Amino acid sequence: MQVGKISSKFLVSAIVILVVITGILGYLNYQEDKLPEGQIRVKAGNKVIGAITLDEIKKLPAVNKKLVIDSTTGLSKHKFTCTPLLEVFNHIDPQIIKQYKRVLTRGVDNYVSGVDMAEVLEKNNVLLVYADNGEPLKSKTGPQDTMRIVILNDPFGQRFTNYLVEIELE
Ligand SMILES: Nc1nc2c(c(=O)[nH]1)N[C@H]1C(S)=C(S)[C@@H](COP(=O)(O)O)O[C@H]1N2
Ligand SMILES: [Mo]
Repeated sequence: MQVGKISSKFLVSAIVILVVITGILGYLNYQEDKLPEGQIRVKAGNKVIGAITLDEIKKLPAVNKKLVIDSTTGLSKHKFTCTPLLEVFNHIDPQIIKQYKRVLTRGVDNYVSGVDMAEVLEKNNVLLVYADNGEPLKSKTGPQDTMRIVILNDPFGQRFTNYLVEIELE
């Protein structure tokens, strides 16, 4: 009887330990699949063709924009610091704006929206924002700062990809 009790206790502990280990490994794997905020990976199809960090983006020409956004939480007032997405593309590779027609923007939560390259070429339309009221944008996943896309010609915020981590060109 004694032996049976010990072995069933052992069995239960072994199962608990295995479940915990599986959970931890699954979580680590899930974190690894996530791209880090504070930098943007640029892909063309499945191929990575470039990357840029927030520190590099801060050195590009900056624009300040006051904007009221009408979104799910109601109206919100902003004083954004940004750089045109066009400047970002030209910094990575000036051929980008000639070679691709469509720009898909992906957030760390896998939210995807898109703009046409023609919109990116318009003056004062598609902006990459990294500060609001002089404060860095807060990340969704960690302590680092983050970025978002804002489109001045859109009255609502649906296409404004928050927590931008990846751009895919088509
Ligand atoms: N990464 C990410 N960006 C997103 C969304 C989202 O769910 N995830 N929602 C979009 C929608 S539908 C709206 S209305 C606005 C909301 O902007 P807000 O988060 O500044 O209110 O963000 C857009 N960008
Ligand atoms: Mo929305």
